[in-house]
Amino acid sequence: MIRLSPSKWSLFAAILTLGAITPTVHAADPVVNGGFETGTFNPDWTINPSSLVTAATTGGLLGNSYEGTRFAALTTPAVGAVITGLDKNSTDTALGLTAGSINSNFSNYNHGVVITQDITVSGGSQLLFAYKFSTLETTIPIVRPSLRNDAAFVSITGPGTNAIFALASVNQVGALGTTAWLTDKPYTFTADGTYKIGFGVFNSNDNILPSTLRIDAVSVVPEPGVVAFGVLAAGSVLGLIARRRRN
Ligand SMILES: [Ca+2]
Ligand SMILES: [Ca+2]
Repeated sequence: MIRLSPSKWSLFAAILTLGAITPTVHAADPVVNGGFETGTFNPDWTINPSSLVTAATTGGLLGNSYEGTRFAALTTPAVGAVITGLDKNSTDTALGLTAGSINSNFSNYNHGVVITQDITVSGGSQLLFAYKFSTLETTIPIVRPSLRNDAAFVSITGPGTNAIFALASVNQVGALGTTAWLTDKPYTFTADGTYKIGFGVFNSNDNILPSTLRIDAVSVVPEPGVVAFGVLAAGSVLGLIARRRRN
């Protein structure tokens, strides 16, 4: 018969609690190749049109990655391009959005380029990603904001969800402008289910001068409360161990 003192029972209970939480904290990331480090999109990502998307290498013409050595680079069609990109309706279809969604968010959407991945997540988990938008548009369209105001966005479609969020635009970055790598647009899934996540960039008004959206470090993490509870449990175990060592 093993006899445990009250303090050891507390330690034992805390470890059991931590053990019960651990599988959730370390759940596998449902996003595959979220850092684009394989150097290819197939079969993890769907890219459309494929000729306007590259798995760029850090240090090249498109700059450095956010993490690792590769990232996705989506560039809108430019004057003379054979490929014109997706029109509004084709973009709705590619992203799984209800018809008319792109038009109601971006009325001057001309042609765009998107990447998508289908993922199965738990409600409350968070989509995290890094993005960087830049443009070769030479005029800030501030007087007529819809004119040549190329922009980038993220979309989420799934159970009860038909969402588009703007990431950056020419009006924000200015002529020949760029953002830094940003991670300020996390998205929290409201319910368990399979969702299509999408990232896109489009030409506004005309297809003359292009803009580029870079994407990297796409991942889904458990809801913050679950992680915090796990850390709390770990903290209580460490605290007990520290107290035992002091005693
Ligand atoms: Ca990467
Ligand atoms: Ca443009």
